[in-house]
Amino acid sequence: MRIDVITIFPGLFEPFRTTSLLGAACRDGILEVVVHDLRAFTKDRHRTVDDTPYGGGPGMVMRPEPLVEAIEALAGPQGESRSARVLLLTPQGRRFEQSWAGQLAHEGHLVLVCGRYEGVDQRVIEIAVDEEISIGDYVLAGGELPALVLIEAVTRLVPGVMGNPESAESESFQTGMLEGPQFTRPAEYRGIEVPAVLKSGDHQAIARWRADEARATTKRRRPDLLGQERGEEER
Ligand code: JD8
Repeated sequence: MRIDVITIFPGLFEPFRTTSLLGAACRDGILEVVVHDLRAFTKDRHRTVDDTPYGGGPGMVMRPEPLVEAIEALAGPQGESRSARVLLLTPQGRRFEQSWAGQLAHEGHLVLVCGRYEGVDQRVIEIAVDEEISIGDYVLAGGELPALVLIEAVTRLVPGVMGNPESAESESFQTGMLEGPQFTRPAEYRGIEVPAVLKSGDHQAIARWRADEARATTKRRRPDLLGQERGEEER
């Protein structure tokens, strides 16, 4: 999978691109994350990416020309022949969720557009964007952190990106449930014992205990997730 990112803060992506999971997948050639400085697509002497809003009001709006030219340079013009999906991170977007991450993991090429300031000129969306995505209902200052969230959620589902391809499957949300508590050594810490069943060696009893704990945790913390557990064939 190839992911192009368009941003005025390319430096924000470096540590993620080069560290751990993502970095290893990039080195292995399974994944290619390329970050582009929007200012490279400007033509004026001052490399201007923003301008004042029509109609007045606070802040600045991202100019359409550099954004559309960057998107078209990386994804081609919108239409039949475009094979990349162009995604804009924006509070106005559809809420990002696990099932969407799973669908995007099957794409060969994503172009992520990160806005700043008050957002992008509406004509960018009309001319060049395929889908608008929001990562949740809280206010951020730009699309860069949302893009990183999307990259991590999507790429860990790409076969070969996780060290262990099975573990991505059985985790929270993939099954529609939260997980119960986890323990590692020591067996007793500050007077608190690891539950005996986990030390019993009885794998069936352990699996049953974990399923019960998962159900209890989900019912207590996220009752909204219960009753929408997905079976094998839907995952
Ligand atoms: C892109 C500019 C900030 C947005 C005024 C200052 C996503 N879940 C999310 N929360 N926030 C964003 C997000 C915020 C952004 C931009 C994404 C570009 N801003 C603006 C409008 C109101 N602030 C996001 N995905």
